Amino acid sequence: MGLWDYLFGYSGSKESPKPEGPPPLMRDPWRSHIIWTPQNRQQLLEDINNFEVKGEIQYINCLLLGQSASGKTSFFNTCATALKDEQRMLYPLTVYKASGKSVTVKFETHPLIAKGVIKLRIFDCRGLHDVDGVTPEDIRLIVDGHIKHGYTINPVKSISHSDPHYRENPKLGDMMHCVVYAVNATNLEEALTGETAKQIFEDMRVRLVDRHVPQFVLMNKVDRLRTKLADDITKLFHSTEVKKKLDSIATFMNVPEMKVLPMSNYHNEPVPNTNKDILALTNLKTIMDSANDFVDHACATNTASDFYD
Ligand SMILES: Nc1nc2c(ncn2[C@@H]2O[C@H](COP(=O)(O)OP(=O)(O)OP(=O)(O)O)[C@@H](O)[C@H]2O)c(=O)[nH]1
Ligand SMILES: [Mg+2]
Repeated sequence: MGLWDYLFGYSGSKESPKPEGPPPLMRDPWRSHIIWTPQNRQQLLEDINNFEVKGEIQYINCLLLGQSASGKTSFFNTCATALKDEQRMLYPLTVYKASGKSVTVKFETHPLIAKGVIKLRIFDCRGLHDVDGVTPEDIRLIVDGHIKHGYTINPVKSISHSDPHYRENPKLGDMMHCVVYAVNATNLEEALTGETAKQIFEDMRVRLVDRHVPQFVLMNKVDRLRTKLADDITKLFHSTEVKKKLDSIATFMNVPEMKVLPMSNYHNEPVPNTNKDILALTNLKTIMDSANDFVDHACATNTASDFYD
């Protein structure tokens, strides 16, 4: 058995089959930060509604990166649904069944609306592939704030400086304040292989750590790891399979376990449900708080340039 099989478990097929006869769920959760009550859902909504950006900018920006079909757009739509709180599904951005090619081809955002437009902009992006994906150079330019919303990503050529979507002199409000890597929990092998993906993760990680930009891994599709979770997502943090996958991913991507956020997006449900909303809103708030701390810190170091003198 190779290192890869040791980390991720041997899988003969591309999409790992659901494990047969999984071990029983743990009695105590391995992470216990979520309160699965309607009251907590209301509290999360209120916190996000009242969220204020700490710096002198209007919005905090978060970039979603990941392989095609890793659930980037679905996360955006799930957050939009949970925030709107209207007991109906919202699909502001297009999602199709996995086709092997990126469905999302533009770099774009869309207002996330709770009582009003919330102070976070989530930017969706074309997937990472070995061919046909967003180029590493464009990712760097996006993170630094050089590319404007609405740009159609060219997989073979980075944006030209004369393009109307190119921003010459980005400011703090234009750059990304958080980067979230979406991975498919049922198919970690695919999510993390491929030269480009590996190279981009490593390149980004080093660049972002250097600048203290917060990074998270969104471990999507955990509902598919185990049948019980599809019926009752509150058992998520009692599952040893989820914990094992989470630890593998943290090891591979060299991030602390707490930075890996298990997620189950809406994909087939006719109406929203409280527990999935709670999971989405908790993950969203974690991302917002970290990005906000980064902005706060960036503003503080701008103004107090003599601090380290
Ligand atoms: N069961 C389940 N399916 C999901 C989840 N998230 C996404 N999906 C499904 O996975 C497929 C791909 O999801 P997308 O959101 O389009 O993925 P993407 O990363 O935006 O893909 P590209 O735009 O092609 O790069 C769709 O069929 C979704 O319904 C999840 O948490 N659970
Ligand atoms: Mg997409």
